[in-house]
Order: sequence, then C-alpha cells, then structure tokens
Amino acid sequence: PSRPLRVLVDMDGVLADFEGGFLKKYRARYPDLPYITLDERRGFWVSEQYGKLQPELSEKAISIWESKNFFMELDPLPGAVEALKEMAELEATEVFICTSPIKKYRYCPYEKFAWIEKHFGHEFLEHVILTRDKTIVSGHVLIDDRPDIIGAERTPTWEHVLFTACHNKHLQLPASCHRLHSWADDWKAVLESKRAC
Ligand code: UMP
Repeated sequence: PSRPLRVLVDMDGVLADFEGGFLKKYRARYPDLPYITLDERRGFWVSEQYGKLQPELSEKAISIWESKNFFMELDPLPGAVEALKEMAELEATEVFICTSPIKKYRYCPYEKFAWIEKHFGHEFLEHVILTRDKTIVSGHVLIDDRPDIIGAERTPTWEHVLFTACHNKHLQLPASCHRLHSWADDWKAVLESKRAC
C-alpha cells in the first residue's frame, strides 16, 4: 500500500459559483450600473476589471462579497458536490478544501464553514483549510481556478491543476500545466496520473 494522494480543492470558482453569485447580486443591487458578463470576464480579480470599467465600480463590486449571506448563498458549480464526495470516498485519497477567505472577516469565514457543512456534512469540517497562503500547505495536487498562486514557499509540494473558469478560459498555459475543464471532465484520470508519480 503506497502513500495516500492528498488533493487540495479550492472553493470559490471550483466548488462554489462565486462569479455567477456575484453577477446576480451586483445586478440586483445596482440595476442601473454597467456590468461585465461572465463571457467578458478576464483576470482573476473581479474588482480590478470593474475598476477599469469605471473607477467607482471597484468598491461597489467589493461591497457585494463583503455582504452578509454572499458566501452562504453561492450555488455549487455543476457536478462539484457529487465529484468531491466521490473523491473523498476513493481509496488512498485525502481530500481537503483549501480556500482563502477575504480579509473583511465578519461573515466570510463563518459562511464558508456553514456552506461546507450544508453541502458535505459536519464531518467534512475536519477537511477544511482556510489560508491566505496556499503555498505553505502540503499536498500532491491543488485544483484551483486562480492562474497565479504564489506565496511564502517558492517550491510548493503540490502540482497546480487549473480549473477552468470564465476569467481564465482564454489563457494560454505552458504545456506542463494541467487543466480540468469542469467537474464533467476526467478528474479521476488527473488524480491517477499524479498517483503514478
Ligand atoms: N476575491 C476578492 N476580489 C476579487 C475576487 C475574489 O477579494 O476580485 C476573493 C474571494 C475569495 C478569494 O474569498 O478572493 C479567492 O480565494 P481563492 O479562490 O483563491 O481561495
């Protein structure tokens, strides 16, 4: 029996529909202001792209995810809950949700735990890592939609698998970088390829 494969799975943009939830609430709160369709999204930071559209829109965007119930009410992305539960049941596989809370901590960290409990059950709370720096977390694979994951550790133990999102789908990646296009994609094959290493 070889060592278990440890898989770190990001939350916003991989399990929870941050972009869709944001756009819905932004348009409801600011019906008369311009917005960016999901198809037009570019770059990881929503606030930056809104700020380029109109400088005042950056803080308006931020006000959306700083609001109570924003993180709690995010819908799961298609197939995410089923895939993660199935992954956690695989033999020789350790699954952790690894997510960065916003620094305005009034609601976000609480709601992230509550969301995970709601969708995965109380026991899964043992498998939650809240960190602003994912490079110091050890694992074999990190499934994350953010293209540039950097931090204090220059050589993280994990291999980043880029989960496709509206903001990163046009990016040209180095051939060495794996992509998971959605949860309908063959995530088991990605894990198996890492297991072989
Ligand atoms: N976030 C921002 N600004 C943005 C977009 C997202 O602060 O423009 C927040 C939402 C999440 C965090 O809490 O950043 C991203 O966390 P990870 O997906 O990297 O874990």
